[in-house]
Order: sequence, then structure tokens, then C-alpha cells
Amino acid sequence: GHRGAIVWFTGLSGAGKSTLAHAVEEELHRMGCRTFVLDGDNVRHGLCGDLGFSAKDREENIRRVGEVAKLFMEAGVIVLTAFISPYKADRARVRSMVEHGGFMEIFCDSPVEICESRDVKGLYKKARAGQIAEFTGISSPYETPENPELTVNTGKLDLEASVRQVIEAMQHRSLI
Ligand code: GGZ
Repeated sequence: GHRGAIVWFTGLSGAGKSTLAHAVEEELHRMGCRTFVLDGDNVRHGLCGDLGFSAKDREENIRRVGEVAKLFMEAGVIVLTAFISPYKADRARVRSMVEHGGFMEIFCDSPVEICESRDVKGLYKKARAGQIAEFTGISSPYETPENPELTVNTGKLDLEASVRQVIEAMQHRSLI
């Protein structure tokens, strides 16, 4: 068996957080782990449907996600969260809610130039055109993690190699 934990992916829009979290989840399932992925797709429409992208709303978004992740963790689940979570203070607050060792911050490191050149959803183009205000990396800040448990170079690595790095880091920390 395994204990509950929070694996917190942070990085720019288009850095591959959600894709990586879901791929890691698949691998964890193969290993017999109980997991749950929280990301914008299942949170920003419901639980956080009243929130936008101002600094204050992002703070509240991350606070709620942190509280929900903690509940799942207490139920013994390995929670994988995929949110930009651009502010250091907000990430630190979630970390401080979790007992030592149960929280892993994973920085999905892909430079804004690469995220923008891929622009999978066309959001960077809209942000440049002024159609989306306060867009992270363009007109809203992203505070790079200083001491993440792991940095994955998602701008360069393929998905399989990225998954392997996360799984190895989790094993190294005895989470699995
Ligand atoms: C950043 C935005 C914005 C703005 C809409 N800034 O690539 P996506 O589409 O699927 O991921 C982004 C998602 C970010 O939501 P989070 O909940 O992760 O943000 S935070 O942690 O900062 O609260 C993007 C879309 O929402 N999106 N407007 N202005 N991303």
C-alpha cells in the first residue's frame, strides 16, 4: 500500500502539466496506486466556477484546490494537481498544510517561447491580441519555483521520459 500525498505540478499554460499528471496517473494505476487528478478541467467549471484570473482569484483557486487535495490525501489517495499556480506564496501555503514529506512540488519547466510557439489552444495568440487579460507569461507574472522537489524539462523531454522522472522522484521519496 501507500499513504496519501499531494504531487503538485506548476508551470505555464501549455507547459504540459495536465498531460504529465494524467500520464503519471496511468503509470501509478499500473503499480496499483489510488490516485486522483485535479486540474482546470474538473475544478474551474464547478468548485471554482466563480473565479477568474486576477491575482486574488488565482489565490482563492489555489487555496480551494489545496483544501480539496488535502481531503483526498487524508483518504489515502495520491493527488496529482495541475494548475499554473503562479504565486510562490500560494504554493507555499498549500505545502505548509501538509505534513512533512507528503507534498512534492514539480516544476514543469517550459519557457514561454516554446509554450507560445506550440500554442495548442490558441490562447497565447489571443493574449497577444489583447483578447485575454492577465495571461500568465504575457501580461501576468509566473514566479519560478526556487526549491521544487523536481524540475522536469517539459520543453525538451518527451512524455515518457518526463513520466519516468516523476515516478523515480516519487520512489526516491518513498511515496510509492
Ligand atoms: C492563464 C488562463 C487565463 C489567463 C484562461 N492566464 O492552457 P490552459 O488554458 O488549459 O490552462 C490555462 C488555465 C489556467 O488555469 P489555472 O487554474 O491553472 O490557473 S491558476 O493556477 O493561475 O489559478 C488556460 C486557461 O486556464 N486560462 N485565462 N488569463 N491561463
